[in-house]
Amino acid sequence: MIELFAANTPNGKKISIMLEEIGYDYKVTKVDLGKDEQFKPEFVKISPFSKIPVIIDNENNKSVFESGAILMYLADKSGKLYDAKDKLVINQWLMAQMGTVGPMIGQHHQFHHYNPGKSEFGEERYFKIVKRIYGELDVRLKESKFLACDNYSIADIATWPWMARHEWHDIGLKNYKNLSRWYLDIADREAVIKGFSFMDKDSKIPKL
Ligand SMILES: N[C@@H](CCC(=O)N[C@@H](CS)C(=O)NCC(=O)O)C(=O)O
Repeated sequence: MIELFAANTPNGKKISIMLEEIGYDYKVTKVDLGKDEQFKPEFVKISPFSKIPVIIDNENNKSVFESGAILMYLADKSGKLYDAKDKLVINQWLMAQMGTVGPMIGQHHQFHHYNPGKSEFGEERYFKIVKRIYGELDVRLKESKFLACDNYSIADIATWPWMARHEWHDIGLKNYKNLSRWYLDIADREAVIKGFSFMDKDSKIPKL
C-alpha cells in the first residue's frame, strides 16, 4: 500500500495516474495548500520544501518527495513504464518536464489564470514561453509517438497533466496537431481517467 500526500494539481495527478497505471493499492491524504497544511512540521519531515506530492511506501516505510523521483521510484519498483533500453531518453524528457514544462506552465497559471492584470511583464513573458513549449512538444511528437520513445513512459505521465490544463493557457491546443494527437490518446487511457479524478470524482478531462 502506498500513501499519497497530494492536492488536486498537475503534480499531484502525475502520481495518482502512475499508481493507477501500475495497479497499486493506494490511499490519498489531501494536503490543503490553501490552509498551509504543507507547512505542518510532520509534513515537512517528509517534504523538506513543503510541497506535494509525497508518497510513503508502507512496505518498507520509505518516503519519497519530488514528483520525478516518485515516478522513477514507482517505475523501478513495478518494473513498468521505464524500459531499461530507453532509460537515457526517458530521463531527458522527464527532466525537461521537471525543469522546464512544469515550472514555466506553473508561472503561466500564476500570471494568466490566477492573477491577470497584475503584471503585464509576467503575463507576456510566460505566455510567450508556454507557446514556445507547445511548439517544441509538437515538433517532438511529430517524430516520436510518445515523448521519449515509441512506448508510453513516465515522461508522458509527468507532462500530460500539465497539458490537461490547456483551457487555462489560451494557446489553442487544437492548433498543434501532433501534441493534440498525443494528448487525446493518453486522455483515453482508463488509468488516466481514474487518476485524473482522484480527488474529485466528477471532474472530467477537458478535450480540445
Ligand atoms: N518540483 C516539485 C514541485 C511540486 C510543487 O510545486 N507542488 C506545489 C503544488 S502543485 C505545492 O506543493 N505548492 C505548495 C507551496 O509551494 O507552498 C515536484 O515536481 O514535486
